[in-house]
Amino acid sequence: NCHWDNSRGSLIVLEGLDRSGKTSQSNSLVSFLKGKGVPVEAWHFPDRSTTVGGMISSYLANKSQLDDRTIHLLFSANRWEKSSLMETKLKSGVTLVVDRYSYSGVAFSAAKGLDIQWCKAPEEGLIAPDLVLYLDIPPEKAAERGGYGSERYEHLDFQQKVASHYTNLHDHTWKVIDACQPAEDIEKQLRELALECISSRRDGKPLSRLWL
Ligand code: NYM
Repeated sequence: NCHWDNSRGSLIVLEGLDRSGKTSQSNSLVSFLKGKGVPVEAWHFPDRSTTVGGMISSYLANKSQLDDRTIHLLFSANRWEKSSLMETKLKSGVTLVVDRYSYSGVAFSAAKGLDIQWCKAPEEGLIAPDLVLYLDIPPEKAAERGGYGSERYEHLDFQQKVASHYTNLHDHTWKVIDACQPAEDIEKQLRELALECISSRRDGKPLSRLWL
């Protein structure tokens, strides 16, 4: 597996509505990449293990109330507090598969009616993903999957608004995957896209920053 040497790791983000299958797909992708000898770690935002993450978790569980701008900035701070570690890992050659990132930050807050540019501002300067895998599912289908939890945001009318805001965030790094396909087909597509992304890092492309 020496052909992975000397190149930086890739930042691969999975995005999608709640119940789009992101979490199981990212776990499966990470196991696959490990099997291929790729140095890789599974990450997830919000990272609930930090102090800020604890505040986010309590807000999501309806155990605390925060105004919309405050929670938005906490989600962003939760990415910032991890960003130097993220940079170190990527530069040392570790690929990070991240379940949710700044796009969730903007899409969920904008769905509450906050201005999109205002939502994007605190994300500016975070490491930009090399690849965003968007698991595309109609909100009605996601709701049918059942198991919407009891956390904030987990209801159909809100998810419909989130979906429309996600659409406006697509850029050249996005690949839209039809999340209504059988899980094995989705897995296969994600594996191909991820491997292609990781091997093209041998081109020495430096890390770039959001939202440039
Ligand atoms: N969420 C997640 C946000 O509103 N903003 C963010 O920046 C991030 C990363 O948190 N409904 C929302 C989306 C989810 C909720 O995420 C918890 P998860 O992936 O279920 O732990």
